[in-house]
Amino acid sequence: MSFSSIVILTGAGISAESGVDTFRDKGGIWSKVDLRDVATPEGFARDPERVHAFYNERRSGLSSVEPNAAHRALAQLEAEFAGDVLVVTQNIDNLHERGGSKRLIHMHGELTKIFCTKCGTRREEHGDLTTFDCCPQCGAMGTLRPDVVWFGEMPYQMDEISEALQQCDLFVSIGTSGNVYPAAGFVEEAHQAGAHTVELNLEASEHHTRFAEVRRGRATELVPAFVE
Ligand code: BV8
Repeated sequence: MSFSSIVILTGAGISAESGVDTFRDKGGIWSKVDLRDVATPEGFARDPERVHAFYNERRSGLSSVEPNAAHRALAQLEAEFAGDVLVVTQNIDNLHERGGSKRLIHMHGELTKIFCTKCGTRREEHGDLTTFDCCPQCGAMGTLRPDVVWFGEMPYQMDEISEALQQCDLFVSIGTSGNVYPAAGFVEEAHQAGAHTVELNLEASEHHTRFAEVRRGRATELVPAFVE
């Protein structure tokens, strides 16, 4: 099979071997903290310091992890493939860009970005955030939040993603359990558009039966082999 346009969806599993925790594996993030407390607007309104602490810890963890062979293989594919490659990640870590990917959409936002809920100004943030921080643009205090898409919030760049899914002839899902929508529905959109669909994952995901091809294993083995 030869392809001209590839959309790649990634989830926490692609960063697992870099040492970044996944969410729903044994001992995953959601087994230690209730997502309603830390990954919803309601949780943030209820206890913003708790939410800041949750993201501060994950943001500070970025300095001690590196991209792995899977991230680098996707960057190599983008650099060498004659057609179009788009990586759509559910992850909020920065390992794809540090691994060399350029055509990248963070549909759930980014740990290293924050925005002011009063004036909307966005900026990079690599340190800790607290409710006492003031927006450098409008001066308001306690209005800064992680630029991360919480449950019940609209993921980013959905129009670009849908457009790419309609155009692609290969859709590859890597390291995601297929639990969260709208990302979990992308395989259907790609299939409807006539794309070949592949799942590269450690275990069978919630929706593995929707894929034309499934390969089981660790991302650092499967992805470089797939890209070859
Ligand atoms: C939306 C950022 C609508 C935060 C995340 C009620 C109200 C509102 C919405 C809903 C509702 N009920 C349902 C919904 C929809 C909801 C949803 O899907 N809920 C689920 C739980 C049922 N979705 C939403 O709310 C979305 N928004 O619907 O908006 C709307 C419409 C119009 C206007 C306004 C709004 C927003 C969802 C985004 C939430 N934010 N992340 C953060 O990171 O802190 S989602 C969360 O799950 C994670 O962050 C991650 O991004 C996402 C997916 O998880 P995975 O990446 O798949 O990770 P997981 O651990 O689950 O799986 C890892 C996989 O890797 C496993 O399969 C494992 O086997 C594999 N693996 C492990 N190691 C390896 C490996 N594979 C290979 N190699 C390895 N080494």
